[in-house]
Amino acid sequence: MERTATITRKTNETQIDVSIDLDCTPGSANAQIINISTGIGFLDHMYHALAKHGGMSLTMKCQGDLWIDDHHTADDVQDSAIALGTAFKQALGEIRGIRRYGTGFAPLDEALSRAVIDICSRPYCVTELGLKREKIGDLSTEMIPHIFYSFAIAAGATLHVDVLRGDNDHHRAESAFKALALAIRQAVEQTGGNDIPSTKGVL
Ligand SMILES: [Mn+2]
Repeated sequence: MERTATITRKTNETQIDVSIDLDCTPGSANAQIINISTGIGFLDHMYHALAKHGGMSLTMKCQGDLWIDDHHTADDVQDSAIALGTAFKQALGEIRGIRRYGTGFAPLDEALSRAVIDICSRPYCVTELGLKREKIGDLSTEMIPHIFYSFAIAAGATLHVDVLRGDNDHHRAESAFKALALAIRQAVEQTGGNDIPSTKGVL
């Protein structure tokens, strides 16, 4: 069965369209297609890394006045993460026959991050990113924890992301997204069974 979803999230000023396919690891029958245009270059870069290393196809389009001038609000960035998490959850469907837990470590030069995810319908998010700059490119760094938080809540996942070391904030942030990608890829991997991965029998 395909694990895909297409959703539209409409807010007052913007519209976000997201299409996702969870089964596009290299070598699979599905070609990996990534096309992201949020209006914020660094955010596109992060979502691109997330999709690429998460083995997903991802199309994300954000339309609206706020995206084409300089006044990106925090809400827009958060909405993009909510839309992504919502599409992810929908594509996954019932939590059955997957590993459920995933751990990812990703270095980028001097930076190293760890992400641990539990796809469990108990949304929670803890991040320790230690970002010092005000902005990376045109993304306010204070939004990055909110992106992880919004994704986790919308996806129904418990998520812990820690940047373990690193001097350069671009590297710290990018390694964090890549670590999340690797954690997701492991957690959504199909076991070949059809069980619900919980002692409670429900997730
Ligand atoms: Mn980069």
